[in-house]
Amino acid sequence: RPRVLSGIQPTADSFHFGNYLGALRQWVDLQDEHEPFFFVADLHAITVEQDPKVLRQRTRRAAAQLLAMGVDPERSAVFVQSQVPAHAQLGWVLQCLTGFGEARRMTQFKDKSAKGGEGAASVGLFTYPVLQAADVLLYRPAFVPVGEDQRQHLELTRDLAQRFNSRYKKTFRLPEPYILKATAKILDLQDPARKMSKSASSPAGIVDMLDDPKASAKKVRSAVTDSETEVRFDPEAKPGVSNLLTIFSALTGTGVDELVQRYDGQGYGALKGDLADAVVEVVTPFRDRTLALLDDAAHLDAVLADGAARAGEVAERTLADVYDRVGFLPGG
Ligand code: AQP
Repeated sequence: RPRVLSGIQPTADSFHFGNYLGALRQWVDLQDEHEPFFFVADLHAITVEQDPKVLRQRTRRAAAQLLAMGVDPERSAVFVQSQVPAHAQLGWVLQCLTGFGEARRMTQFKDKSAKGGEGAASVGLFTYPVLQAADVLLYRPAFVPVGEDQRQHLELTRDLAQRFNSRYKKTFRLPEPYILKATAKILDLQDPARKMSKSASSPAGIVDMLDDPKASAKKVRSAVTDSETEVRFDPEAKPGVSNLLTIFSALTGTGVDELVQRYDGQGYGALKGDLADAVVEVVTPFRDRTLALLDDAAHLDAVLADGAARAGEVAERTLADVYDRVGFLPGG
C-alpha cells in the first residue's frame, strides 16, 4: 500500500472548517487504501511563541480531534512530531542543502512575518518549510494530503529530495501533493476574498469545529454574500455564495449543481439556514467525541506513544541512510 503523510499544527484550541474540508477529511478517506502517517506538528508550532502549558493542552486536543474525526490508530500511525527526533535531525541536513534565496521565496513566510516585520520573526519560522520537507521525506510517501496553501512547500520538498538524490544517491521518493480541487481553499465567511485562517480571520469569519454548535450556526447564517439574490456558483463574481455552496456540498455529498437547482428562486436565507443545520449535524457529535477522548488523557497518550514508535521505526531507517550518504560515522 502506498504511504501517505500529513501534519497539522496545534496552534489553536480547535481545528476550523478550512483545515477539516481542505485536508483532514482526506486523511480519514485515505486510510483504507494507504499506509498513513499523521502527526501533530508541535515543532512547527514553536516557530512563533507559545505558552508551554497551552501548547501541551493543544497538542492533546489536536490528537483527540484527529481521532474524533475518524483517524483510526489501528490503521494510521498518529503521533506527535517532537516524539520522533528524526524529524529535527533530517531537518538540519536539509537546511544545509537549501539555498537562502530559495527559502526566502516561500510566500507563507512573507505573509506570516508581515505583521511584526521580518526582524521580529524567528529563524525557525523562516526555515519551517525545510523542516516540513524533512517531515515528509522521512516516510517516503506517495501522497501528501494538504490544502492549496501548502502547494509551494510541497514543491520545495520535491526540489530538496531531487537535489539530495542527485548529489548523493537515490534516497527519497518524490511525493505528490493530494489536493482536492473543490475544497482546496475554504474562504473566510466575513471576507471571502481570503482563506479561512486561524491567524488572519476575524472570529465571525472562521468556524471552529469545537465551537458551540449554536454559535457556528449563527456564523453561517451571518456569512457575507452579495447584494444579489440569485444562488449561483461563480467563485469570481460571487465568492461568498460559492464558498457556502462548496462547504454545503462537501458536508452533505450533494453536488453543487443540485444545490443551485434546489435553492433556485429561494434567496440566500434558505441556503444559509440549511447549511447551518448541516454544520450543527457534523460538529455536535464531533465535539462530544473529542471531549470524551480528552477525558481519558492516559489512553490518548498511549495511542500517541504507539504512533511515535511505529513512525520512529520508519523514520530512523531513512535517517540512517541519509547519515551514511552524507558521510557521518556509523553507530552514533
Ligand atoms: N482555508 C483553508 N482551506 C483549505 N485548507 C486549509 N488548510 C488551512 N486552511 C485552509 C489546510 O489545513 C492543514 C493544516 O494546516 P496547518 O497546521 O499548517 O494550519 P494552517 O495552515 O497554519 O492553518 P491556518 O488556519 O491557515 O493557520 P494560519 O492562519 O496560521 O496560516 C493544511 O493542509 C492546510 O493546507
